[in-house]
Amino acid sequence: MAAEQKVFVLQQIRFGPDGKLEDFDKAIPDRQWSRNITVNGVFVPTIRIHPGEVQRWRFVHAGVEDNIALALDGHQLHEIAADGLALGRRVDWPAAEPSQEGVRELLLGPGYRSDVLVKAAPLAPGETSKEYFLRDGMLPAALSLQAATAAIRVAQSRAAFNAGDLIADIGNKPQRIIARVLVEGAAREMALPSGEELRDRIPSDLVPIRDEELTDVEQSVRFDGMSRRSCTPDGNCPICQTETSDCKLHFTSNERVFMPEHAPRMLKLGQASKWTITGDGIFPHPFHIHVNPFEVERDEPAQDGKMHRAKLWKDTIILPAGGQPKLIVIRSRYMDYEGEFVMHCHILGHEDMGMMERVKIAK
Ligand SMILES: [Cu+2]
Repeated sequence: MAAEQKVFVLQQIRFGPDGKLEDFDKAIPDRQWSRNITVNGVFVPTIRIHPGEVQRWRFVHAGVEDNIALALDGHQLHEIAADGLALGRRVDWPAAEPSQEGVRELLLGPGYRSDVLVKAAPLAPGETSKEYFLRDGMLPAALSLQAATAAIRVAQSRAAFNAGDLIADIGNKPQRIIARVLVEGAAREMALPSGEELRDRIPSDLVPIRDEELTDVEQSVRFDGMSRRSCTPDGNCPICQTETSDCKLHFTSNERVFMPEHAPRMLKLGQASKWTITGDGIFPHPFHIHVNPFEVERDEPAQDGKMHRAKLWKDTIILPAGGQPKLIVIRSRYMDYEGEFVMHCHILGHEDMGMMERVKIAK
C-alpha cells in the first residue's frame, strides 16, 4: 500500500488578544503574538492515522520569521527529503518525549521544506484511539498557551469549530503544540522503507561536487541586519541612496541594500563554485537561492542515535544566530538554466528591507 500524502503549510499569523489585527504595525513590538502557528490555515488541526500506518507528511515553512523545531510525541519523524530534494537516506529525528540527550528536533527555518514518514504506534488492547501532539520545540510554552487562549476566543465565535475539545486539551498538557495526531481505526501493517531502498531516489544531476569542478569564481555573501554604519545624520545614505529620515535600518547583502539597478552577481553556466556565506550572528538569517540547489553540511541523527555531520542538497540554509558570526560553506553547480533570478534572506521582513541580490547565469 502506498503511503498517504499530507501537506502541512505552516504559517505564523499575528493577531491580538481579541483575535484581530487591524493594524499590522501594532504587531511588531508585541512579540508575544508572532508565534501562532497554523497548519493549512487551521489552529491545532486533528491529523488522523491508523495504527501501524505509514503516512508521508510534507512540511512547508511558509511563516514569516521564527524557526520551528518539529517533533511528534511517541513517534520518530523519518525524514526522506529536504527542500523538495530526496535525501537518498532515512534520517530518524527523535520523538518529542523523552528526548535523548544531545539529539535535537528537526529544524525548519522560514522557506524550508521537509518530507517525513510517520509510522503510527499500535493501540493497546481495548484502546479505540490515542492522541499525540506535534510540537514546536522553539515555541515558548507560555506564549503557546496565550496564543491558544486567543485562538479559542476566535474559535468560540464560529459554530462549526468544536472549541470545547480544544479547551479540554489545553487545560493541562498541550503546550508548544502545532497539531493533534489521532491514531484510530483498524490496524494497517505498513513497513518503512530502509535507507538502502531510498538510496537511488536522489535526482541524477545531484551528484557530489568534486574539488576539480570548482572552476567558477568563489562567491562570498555576508548578511547584516540593522546595519547603520553608512547613514549620516542628515539621512543622506550612500547605501540606499535615499535622503529621507526613514533611512535608519538596513538589512544588507554584502553591505548593500537591494536595488534593482545594481549589477547582478555573475555565475558561469555549466561550472560550479564554492560559496562562503556569513550571517551577522544577531539574527538566524535563512539564506535562500532560486534555481540551483547547493550542497551543504548539517548535523543530523545517525544510526547510533547521536548527531553527526552529513551532506545534503538544499536551497535554503539558516545562518545561525548566537553571538559570533558563523561561516557556512556551500557548493553549487549551475546546470541548464541561463538567466536571472535572486538570492535573499527568507525572513520576509529582512528581504523587504534590502537583504537580497540579483544573480545571473551566463555562458
Ligand atoms: Cu535575515
